[in-house]
Amino acid sequence: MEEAHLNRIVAHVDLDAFYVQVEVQRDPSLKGKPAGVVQYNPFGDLRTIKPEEPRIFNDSNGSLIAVGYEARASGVKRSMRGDEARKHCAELQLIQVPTSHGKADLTIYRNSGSKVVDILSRKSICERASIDECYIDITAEAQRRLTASSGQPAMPISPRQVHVCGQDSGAQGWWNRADQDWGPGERLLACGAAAVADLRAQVLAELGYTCSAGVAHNKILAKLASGMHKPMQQTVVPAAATASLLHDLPIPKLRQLGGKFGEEIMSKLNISTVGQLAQTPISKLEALFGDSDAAWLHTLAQGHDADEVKPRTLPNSLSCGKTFRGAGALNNFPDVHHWLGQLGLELEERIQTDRAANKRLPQLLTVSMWHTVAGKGTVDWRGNGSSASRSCQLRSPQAAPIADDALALVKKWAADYPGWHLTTLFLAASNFVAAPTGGSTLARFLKPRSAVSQADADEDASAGKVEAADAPAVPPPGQETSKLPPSRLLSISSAITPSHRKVPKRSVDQLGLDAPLVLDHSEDQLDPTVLAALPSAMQRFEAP
Ligand code: DCP
Repeated sequence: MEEAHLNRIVAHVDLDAFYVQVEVQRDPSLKGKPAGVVQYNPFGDLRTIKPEEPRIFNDSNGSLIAVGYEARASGVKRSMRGDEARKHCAELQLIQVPTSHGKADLTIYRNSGSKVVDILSRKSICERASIDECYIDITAEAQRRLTASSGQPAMPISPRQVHVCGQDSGAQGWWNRADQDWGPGERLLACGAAAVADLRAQVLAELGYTCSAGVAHNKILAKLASGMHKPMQQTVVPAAATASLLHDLPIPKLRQLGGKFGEEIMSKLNISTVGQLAQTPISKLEALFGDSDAAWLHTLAQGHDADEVKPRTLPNSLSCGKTFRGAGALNNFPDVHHWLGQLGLELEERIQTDRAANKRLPQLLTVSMWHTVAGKGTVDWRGNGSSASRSCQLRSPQAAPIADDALALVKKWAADYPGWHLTTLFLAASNFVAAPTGGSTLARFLKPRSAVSQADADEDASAGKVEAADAPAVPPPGQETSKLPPSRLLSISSAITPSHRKVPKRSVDQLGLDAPLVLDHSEDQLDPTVLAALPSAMQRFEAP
């Protein structure tokens, strides 16, 4: 690794059994008990259950979406159904997710995740990556500590929770080395790791949540390491350990190679590990994938990743979705309209909450659909099925116009797909601009754009000009955005999850790809904040 890359310290922080921790915090009687969070019963009577209502249903046969570590010790696993899980652990406590608008309501988890981000942001640049994970750039704090350390980085406060890749004698051995044994960048890394341990302790002290982390010189390695030791632990990746860490790593495990491009690499080169990719001559990569992809792949396989942690604690989009399983797939417009109305209600609430908290308003409405065509089997979330997205101006942040405009987009799309069945509907609001201030401004926002007077427009523009400058041109309601390039060439949000194919940054910005414009995506192409709002089965790329 070049020395310049060693001057940066990045961590990936991931909450442990997150939904379960949130539930235990809300109901301390669950503390120490084996517990899991189950999805609502999609075939039952889906009444609204508020977070504060009793939600422990120990006889539930719902699917587990989060499993606490006490229950994992008894063999309970995510995706098990309640009946099977109880065979492993008779005393298992099952908490059902709150529901509203005919679907799961993730608000309590989302808000808890935000509180964690607030704490992490005190000492780092923080980029929220999903409902329970974020990347932090802790370089400045690490440098401050290094300067104060007189060359001997202090041990993390909880050394037994800290692991160092390639270091058999544990963290103590790595920290307590003789002067001459420290390699380039390692002292800074050690100081960063101690800072991350402090932040984790702070999260525990203030919120009661445990989290795990990976600490490295870049995002890819930090992400790889964060899951190595869980719960309540962290793993440090010195540059010297990178090659052995990647040597046997399956290619799809690398953050950007989890999708179709990873599969293409494995099949075209007849290889399966990152180590093999690293050994592939660059000339061969160039012949198969073109010069720029080859260069990028080559550096990626060596464990380099120049992607910066972007300061972003707010999501780029607000979104919600619902899956319609099997015979429940939607195949007529009244049903689609009904569900767009339900999703619209959730979106409306979230837009209003977000506006109050963050003084911003979205401009773009996107409806995404996963669909089958009659007689052609079911959608496979891995990409064998079909998906489509259509966007238009968000003319009003209210459920009814949202549902109407989204329906217009769906109808336009459906004209080309006779026999369509929708297995998922997903709404997103994105492309935020600063919310106008003043008494009449909400009313003004509610007017169609074309109806805004020049005076109004000028005032709004002054409030939101910075963000607006980066926003793509927004088509009027009901009129879809121009066709995007093929998914292989686009990143849903380069700001969070770079595409496996690097598009020049400018073109990504110009396309406004912060919006969840989903075409034929693969796992690593989805904006994690968008992903986090998807129905749970889709979040994990399982068939609904
Ligand atoms: N989640 C979900 N559906 C899934 C997987 C996860 O709704 N199929 C939710 C519940 C999880 C949360 O997302 O608590 C975070 O997912 P993680 O993959 O980070 O898993 P956990 O935090 O539950 O556990 P771990 O400690 O293994 O990270």
